[in-house]
Amino acid sequence: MRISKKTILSLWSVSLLSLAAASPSWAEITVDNPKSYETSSHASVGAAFMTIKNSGDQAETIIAASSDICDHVEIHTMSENENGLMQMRKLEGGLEIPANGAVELAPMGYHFMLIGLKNPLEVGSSIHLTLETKNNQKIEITVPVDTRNKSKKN
Ligand SMILES: [Cu+2]
Repeated sequence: MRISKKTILSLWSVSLLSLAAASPSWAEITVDNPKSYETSSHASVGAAFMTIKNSGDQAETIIAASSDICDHVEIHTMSENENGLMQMRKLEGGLEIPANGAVELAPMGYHFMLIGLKNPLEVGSSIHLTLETKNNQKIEITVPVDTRNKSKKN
């Protein structure tokens, strides 16, 4: 078989690509069922929910998130305060996704807080969210905006 220079070059670039794909990353982060809810016309904050899965054998931590639809995004958790009221607070140190595990972000629990909305979130639209991990992975997500009131819709 005659191998041309061009073939050698393309083989070379293929092997470079596979090297890049195999670079150390023991955490495989994926996102299931992303969802956000519509906001009223004067709301300055919204929230995004999803299930974050890690199919790797090393834990990974979501340390930051960002979106072009708001000023900044915080990772929040909710817990009961001393007066028995549910209160949300910023999760310091990020959200750890265990190896071969998943963490669900849902109303009354973990969520991404979208702070300083530039426009209200409208049903049928979607927002773009970038998650950043401790090990410098970036995960791009499209989050559809749903209605808050299912019964109103039907
Ligand atoms: Cu919040």
